[in-house]
Amino acid sequence: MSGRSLVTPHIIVGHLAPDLDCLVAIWILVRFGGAADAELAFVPAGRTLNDAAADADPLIVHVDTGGGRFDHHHSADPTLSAAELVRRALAPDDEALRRLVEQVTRIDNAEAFTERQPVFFNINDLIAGYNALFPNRPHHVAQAMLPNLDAWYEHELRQVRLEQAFKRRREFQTRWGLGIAMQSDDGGSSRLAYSHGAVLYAYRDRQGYMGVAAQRRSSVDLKPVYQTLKRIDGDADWYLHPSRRLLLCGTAKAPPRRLSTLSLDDLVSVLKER
Ligand SMILES: [Mn+2]
Repeated sequence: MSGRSLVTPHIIVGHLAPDLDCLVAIWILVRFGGAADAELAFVPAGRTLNDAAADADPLIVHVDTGGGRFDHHHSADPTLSAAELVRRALAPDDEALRRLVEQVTRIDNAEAFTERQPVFFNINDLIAGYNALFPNRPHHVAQAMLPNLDAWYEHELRQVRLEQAFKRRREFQTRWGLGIAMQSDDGGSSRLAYSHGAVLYAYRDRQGYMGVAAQRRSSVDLKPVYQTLKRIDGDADWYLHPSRRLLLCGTAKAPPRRLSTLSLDDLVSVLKER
């Protein structure tokens, strides 16, 4: 995808100790704006390269600093960030990117963590760690983070695909409550299934890996299902988790020696009769 209303920049200018917003704005220019070969430069926050006006040279693009078109510090609008301004200019129709940048904007405007600090290490902590490791080498921080942002984007693409596949789900009744079955390249989504009221869900993915999982706070016991599967699909590598709420035949962590021969409908039939 090439830049829409933007010449491919030769220099991208961010601020020293680049934060998430600044790094994502750079990443969008690199990945969606054809600026893979652009030089990166870092200036004190608020300033510009050589103190020139931010947008004076179309080949020099400032992000999150300098007061130009990709700096949001002239506004208190919490829906704006440097990353959001760059996204709108370069790839306004990319849904996965929109989701990623929406979170960046919330984090940049400190909206996500108003009440208490998150318990878990997050992407801001990761960036803070890189800035601590390389305090005088913001280029290093950017080069380290670009692949992480690629991975985040890949994750968002997968979520978009899962939501599309979820629209074609099959719902069925089990003795424990609602079951949902879905078939997709990426398998199933516990988040989607449980948010639609399922007690358990079954999935089959592109590679033929299958699984059944039940809500943690449920009385589901998959042992009898496992026993049936051993009988009718005995050659396949079905694995029953000790919690008895997870039944798997193939995962990326543990590729099966033998795939299940069952279709997703076959698996649903077993779940229904139990
Ligand atoms: Mn910002």
